[in-house]
Amino acid sequence: MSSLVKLAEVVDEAARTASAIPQLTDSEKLDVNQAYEIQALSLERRYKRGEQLIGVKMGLTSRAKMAQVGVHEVIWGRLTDAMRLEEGASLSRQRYVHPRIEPELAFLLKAPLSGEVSALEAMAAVEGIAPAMEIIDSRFRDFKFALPDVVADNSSSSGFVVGPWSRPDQDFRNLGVVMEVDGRPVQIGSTAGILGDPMRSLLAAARLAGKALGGLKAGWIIMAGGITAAHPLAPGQHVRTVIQNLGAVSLGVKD
Ligand code: OOG
Ligand code: MG
Repeated sequence: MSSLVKLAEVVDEAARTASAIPQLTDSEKLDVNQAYEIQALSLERRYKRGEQLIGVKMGLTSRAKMAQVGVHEVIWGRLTDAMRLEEGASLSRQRYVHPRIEPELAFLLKAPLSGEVSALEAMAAVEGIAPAMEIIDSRFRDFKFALPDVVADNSSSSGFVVGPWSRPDQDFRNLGVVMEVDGRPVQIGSTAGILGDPMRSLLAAARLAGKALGGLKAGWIIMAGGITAAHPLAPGQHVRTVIQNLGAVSLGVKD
């Protein structure tokens, strides 16, 4: 078997050069713990290139997403400053293999969170909530993967954009969500699609990622996971997500 360090280099290079690779599990026997180790090692390479860890993304927290990719387990990945896109910015399609976009809800933390925490404790650590979108770009050919593959590949994360922050002291358990491409709705859902209540995703982040990272930190952004299935991105598109009561977030695609 290849070393985890070698496999981390493979996924990191695939991401860095936007080249599709075969699934790791085609040739390696990997369990989920080893996959998270590969993710950690591949992110170490990015930190060495100057990127900084600024949060965590949760994945497969909705049935729509699980059904789309055929993996039925909640996963998480690391967000770096280089992955963040400015609200309204245009991303370059060429920098990705086969990017998709999905509507999400983001949390901003004002206090650390770690381990088994109650919803009340978690709420006390939240500074704000915002409409957001994640760019996912599996480095695996045809966007096909098994659980250890996607985890090793930083849970497909490759970019994210966050809209205006709102105070979290409001009921955000069942807010309507519309994602539009060029003004046409392509996905419709509710924040309830995220584990029945997006707060559950934050609790999972504290439990799973918090454990691995020595806690979620104040100032971090936690992406709660795709609310609907993801939509493929093509040059020239303008994508906008509106979440009821929270406002809109948008992104363009160039090249
Ligand atoms: C896996 C990542 C899932 C989400 O929000 O559910 C994810 C993928 O769809 O490639 O980011
Ligand atoms: Mg996502």
